[in-house]
Amino acid sequence: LPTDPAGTPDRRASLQEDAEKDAPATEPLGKGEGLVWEEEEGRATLILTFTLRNAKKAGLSKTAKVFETFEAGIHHFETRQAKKSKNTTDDLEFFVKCEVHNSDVSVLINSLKKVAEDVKTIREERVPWFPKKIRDLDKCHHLIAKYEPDLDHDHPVSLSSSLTRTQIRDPLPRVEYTVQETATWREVYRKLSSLYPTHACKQYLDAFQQLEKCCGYQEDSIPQLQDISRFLKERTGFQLRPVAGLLSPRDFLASLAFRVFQSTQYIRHSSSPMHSPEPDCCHELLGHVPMLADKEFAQFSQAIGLASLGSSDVEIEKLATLYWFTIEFGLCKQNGSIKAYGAGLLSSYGELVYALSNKPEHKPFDPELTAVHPYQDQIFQPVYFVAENFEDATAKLQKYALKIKKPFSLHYDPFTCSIEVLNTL
Ligand code: HBI
Ligand code: NLE
Ligand code: FE
Repeated sequence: LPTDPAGTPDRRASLQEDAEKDAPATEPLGKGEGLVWEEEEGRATLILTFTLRNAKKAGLSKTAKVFETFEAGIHHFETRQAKKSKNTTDDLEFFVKCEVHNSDVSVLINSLKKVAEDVKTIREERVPWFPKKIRDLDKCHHLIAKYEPDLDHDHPVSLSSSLTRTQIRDPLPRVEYTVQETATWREVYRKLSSLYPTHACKQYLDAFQQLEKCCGYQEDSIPQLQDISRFLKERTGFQLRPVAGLLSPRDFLASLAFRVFQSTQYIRHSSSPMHSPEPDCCHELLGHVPMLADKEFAQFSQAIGLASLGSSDVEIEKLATLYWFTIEFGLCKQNGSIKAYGAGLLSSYGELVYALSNKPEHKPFDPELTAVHPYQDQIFQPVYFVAENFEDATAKLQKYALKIKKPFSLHYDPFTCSIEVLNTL
C-alpha cells in the first residue's frame, strides 16, 4: 500500500491546488506542477468481481478499506450470496465498478487478492484525464511541434512578444506591438476586409461590424485580447486565453467545452502576410473572433469541445479533423451562394479567394465522412465541406458525438462552468 505521506494522487492534486490558491499571482508556475499533471492524467475504470469467504467473521471492512486507500471512486458496489459455496450463509460475491488512477490499478488488484478470493477484472477502460472545471484548463497547455524539424527551415512567425504562462484567472496580458508588426497587421487587415463583403458569411459580417464599432478593430492597431475577450463574454460567453503556440488537439478541444478559446498573441512574419500555416493573432482576431461572437456558431464550437472530453486518441483525431474542416476551413450555404465561415480562410487572403473559386472540390458536410477525410496543413485544402447552416451542422455533430463510446455521459453546467460526469454502467 502507498506509504507516501502526501497520500494518493488525488490528495496530492488537491494539496497542489491549495498551494496554488495561496501562491501570489506572480509566483512562477512549474514547481511540481508537471508531477500533478502526470499523476492526474489517466484514470481507469475497473469492473471487478470477487468472493469473500466467511464474510461474517472478517474481511468486509478490509475489502472496503482497499478501495478507500486508493481513493477509488465507487460507481457501483453490489453483493450477493455466493452460489457455489459450501458455507452458503457466510460467503459473499462482490460486483464493483470503480474509477482509480492508472498507476494504482495493479496495486489495488493485488491488495484485494490479499483479502478476497477469485478476484477478476471483467473489463478495464482507460479514461483519459480531462478538465472538469474551468480552472483545470491551467493543465491543458501541452504545446506540439507541427513541423518535422527538417521541414521547418524558416519559421514564419515572429515571437517578439514573448509569453509567460498565464492561468485562467489572470488578466489577459496587454502587448505592445512594434511598428513593423503593426504594419503587417495593417496590410493583412486592409486586404482581407476588402474581400469580406463578398466572401464571408453574414454572421461574420455582422460581428465584424460590431468589433469595429466597439472593440477597436481597425487597420492602425492590433486589438488587445483583453478587450476582445470581454466583448465575446458578453455576446456568447466565450473568453480568450493566451497560448504560446499550437496546443495538442486534446488540450485545445477541451477548452472549447468551457467556451474558452486559446489564442496566440504574436503576429506572423512580415514576409508572408497573406498566408501563414500556423495560427497567429491575425488568424485568431480576424478568423476566429468574429465567428465566436455568433450564438449558433459558439454552440457548435462548444459541442465539438464537449465531445472530446474523455474520448480516446482515435476519436480525438477524428474530432480534430472535424474541427479542421468546419471551424478552420468550413464553408456554408447562404441565400443560394457559398460563403466562408472557417477561420483559416477568413484570415488568409490567398486561401479565401481560392476556396470560393471553382478550383477546389466542395462536398456536403457530413460528420461521419468529414471526420476521416485526410487534410492538408501546409498548403491550401483540395477539398472543403459545405454546411447547410450552423443549426443543421450542430445537430449533425451532436448526433455524431452521441456515437462516441464512453463509460460515462457528460453535462455542462453553465452556472458553475463545470462538467458533471454521470456514470453509466
Ligand atoms: N492550438 N493554439 C492552437 N490553435 C489552434 O487553432 C489549434 C491548436 N491545436 C490543435 C488545433 N488547432 C487543431 O488542429 C485541432 O487539432 C483541434
Ligand atoms: N492559413 C491561415 C492564415 O494564413 O491565417 C492560418 C491557419 C491556422 C490553422
Ligand atoms: Fe485556428
